[in-house]
Amino acid sequence: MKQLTILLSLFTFLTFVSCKNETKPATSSEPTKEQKDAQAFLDSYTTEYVKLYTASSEASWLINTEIKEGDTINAHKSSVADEAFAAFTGSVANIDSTKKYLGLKDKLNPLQVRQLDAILFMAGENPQTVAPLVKEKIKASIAQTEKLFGFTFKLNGKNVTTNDIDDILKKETNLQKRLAAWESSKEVGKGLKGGLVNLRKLRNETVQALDYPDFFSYEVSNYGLTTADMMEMMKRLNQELRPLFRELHTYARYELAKKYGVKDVPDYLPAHWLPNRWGQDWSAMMDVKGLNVDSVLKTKSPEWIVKAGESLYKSLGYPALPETFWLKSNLYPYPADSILKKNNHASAWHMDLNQDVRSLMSVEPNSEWFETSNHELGHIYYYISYSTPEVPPLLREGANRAFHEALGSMMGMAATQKPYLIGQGLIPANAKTDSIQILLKEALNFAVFIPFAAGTMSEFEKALYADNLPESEFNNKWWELAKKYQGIVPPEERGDIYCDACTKTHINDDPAQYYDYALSYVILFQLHQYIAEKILHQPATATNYFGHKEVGDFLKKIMSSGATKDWRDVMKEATGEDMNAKALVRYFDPLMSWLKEQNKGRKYTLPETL
Ligand code: X8Z
Ligand code: ZN
Repeated sequence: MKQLTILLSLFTFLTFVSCKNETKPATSSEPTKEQKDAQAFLDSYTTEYVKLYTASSEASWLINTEIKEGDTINAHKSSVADEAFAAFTGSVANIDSTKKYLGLKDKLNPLQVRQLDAILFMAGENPQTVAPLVKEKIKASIAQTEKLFGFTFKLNGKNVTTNDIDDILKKETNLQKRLAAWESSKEVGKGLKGGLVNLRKLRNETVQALDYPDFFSYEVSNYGLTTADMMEMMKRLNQELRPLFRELHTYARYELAKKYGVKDVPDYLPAHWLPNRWGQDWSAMMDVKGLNVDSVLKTKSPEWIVKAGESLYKSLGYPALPETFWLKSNLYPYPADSILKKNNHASAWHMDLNQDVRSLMSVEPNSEWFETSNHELGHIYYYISYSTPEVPPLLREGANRAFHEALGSMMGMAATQKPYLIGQGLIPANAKTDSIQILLKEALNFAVFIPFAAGTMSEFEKALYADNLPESEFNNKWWELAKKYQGIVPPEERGDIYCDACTKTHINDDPAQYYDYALSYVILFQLHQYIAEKILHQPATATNYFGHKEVGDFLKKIMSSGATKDWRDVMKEATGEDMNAKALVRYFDPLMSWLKEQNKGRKYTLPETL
């Protein structure tokens, strides 16, 4: 009953905040004078915008794929391109014109208003009234990226890649070795702290010039929400998942203690016990008998992993990836001692807001990269789907940022479900599996992620930007939040010379947006449940999307509208519902009683409420 109340209040809350961008549609088919003038402005803005955006993407691509110690050319070129982009998007003339046309919004058509809103939002990051600050910010963020990804990780005196570290954290049972790998992964943070302090100041001060309270609020405003609204939504989401997470946390403490031969079960999970550098995904702590995807995937090549993703999308009716995707993407890791380094985190790029789509990954044949590869292709097919004459370049984005993250993650999840794997010949048709074990592994991935995304990450960045967290508190705050939300503690006391938050890519180069991922899981489960029940008529926990063009049609409808519609309407049109976490909670419902049974007599250490 309590849960129902929370669910309903999230529901009402989301409905309540849906008040952005409500403009009256123009009634006559002949454009009015105001519409013609606005269109002339939008057309000329768009031409220049696409040109500068493309140049900036090209230079940024090099910064992320060709990092070489001592080289300053790439950074310089990237600054020049980004400065030109900033000078245009933040120009006083463009801001004034946009505001002028928005003053006439009742006379314009909805698509025009949405584009003007997008222009004004982009201006917020680069106001030329504070041009020197914007320039400094551009240089500082390029330097931060180079530092983060130019870092050489060392383990026992040898160079290692982040993939090597991740492998150890997934498989090693010797706690000393695990600790060494975990500590090695956190070394990079020390050198990034000063950069983050400086970037916090620059990010805040630039958006403040256009009257946003702080950078966090600026990024949140993209949803038409205030920081208070967003944090309230995160709190409710965390609370809804809390009963399940509390069971998972108790279960993991006892199971991992057993696995590592530790007699005294710790009250909180030591960070180096978990199979992920940030404890955001615990699924690798167990194998499901009969459904060990990793043991199949390790016999495949990295190329096979990406191609398998493409083949799933194609089977739904999406086109083959363009030739240039294969030619220009950077999909596989560099060796540990390569002089050239690259961004080791996965991303998808829409280089020219048209057909030049690329992905940057470090794919190895394992289940994590299999899922990630499907995730990135979700972005790529989103780009392709809305790069049409119907969607103006300024609106070639997701319905919101969370939608963009959701669709690929959903495909990633669907592609690890048993019927799909059987269909692909990856496991035998008669494989015997335990459905609770399967659900448990999925919960250790998807449910465990929520306290990290909606709790630790979002709360940390809110404190950083909106509450001006003192520099001396960065590491304390990070671990205070990790303990509260994720039930994780550092292996030992970590002084403030470390910046463990800085080891997370997004803190540096995708700032103040991590709630996107929390929301993307809410959306993912809503859409997946709809697909399973209403389109495929299969149980949500055991689907096979492959070959179902109806699923493709459903997804293409969402993707092809880009950002031309309000995200609340997109969700409503697709599923008949407002955005809510019911599907996510319901998916894991059958697991609750099993976990409670396993945890009988065990000590629970997490408070029930946050
Ligand atoms: O960063 C990502 C994507 C970026 S396109 C790979 N994800 C989050 C993360 O790795 O922290 C996907 C889910 C969570
Ligand atoms: Zn993504």
